[in-house]
Amino acid sequence: PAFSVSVMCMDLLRVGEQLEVLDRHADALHADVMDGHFARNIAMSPDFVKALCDQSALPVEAHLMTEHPGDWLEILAEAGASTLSMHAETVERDAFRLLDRVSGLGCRTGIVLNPATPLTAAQHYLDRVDLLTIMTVDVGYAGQPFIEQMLTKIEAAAAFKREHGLHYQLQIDGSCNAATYARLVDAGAEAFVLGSTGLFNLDADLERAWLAAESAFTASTGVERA
Ligand code: S6P
Ligand code: MG
Repeated sequence: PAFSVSVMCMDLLRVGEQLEVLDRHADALHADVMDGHFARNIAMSPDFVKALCDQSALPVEAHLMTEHPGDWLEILAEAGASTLSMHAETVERDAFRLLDRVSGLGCRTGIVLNPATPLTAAQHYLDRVDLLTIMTVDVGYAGQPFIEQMLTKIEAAAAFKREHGLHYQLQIDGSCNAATYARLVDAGAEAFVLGSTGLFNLDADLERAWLAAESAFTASTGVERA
């Protein structure tokens, strides 16, 4: 499995020291970019993403919860983000053009599906997607309850990938933790966004929290982290 850490859930006054710990353990950083319109919250400016990219050796994924994702692609790529994830609900009218722009910037293409959005909304362009993220909570906030019905969508996304020989990495965002890992892995999830429930709430000390997160994953899935 791959573990990407939700930056929004970090202690924002201790980001520097927390990054030192995460750099040793995590596979990537997940930066939630919200414009107050698409998601009912505001978070993570491009300047902040740039500061993260400058400071950390980890690849940074920008999760664009904004109404016009096209407005932010160049500035986030320049900031150093290596994956640009856009919501299917926001790319409907120019999905192919936007995905081409992301590739043209040298970034990995990402598509995210809200809980209420079916997989079929993205089926025509999934062959161009490097990272497919399925939201298991509504967007906007950390610490929300897991939406059980998403498991069938994850299964469908894993099956679609197999049947069509596609290459996207299947990631889950929202409430990835000891209570959900086993069901997520069974459904076919390959990558997990660790936020408050899966990491930061486990221990005030981030190093210990990381070890607790890894053992929780292994205990519930039987899968060792590579
Ligand atoms: C939600 C956002 C997520 C959260 C993450 C928090 O709008 O896209 O990336 O930061 O879900 O994790 P948790 O364990 O608190 O749900
Ligand atoms: Mg996110």
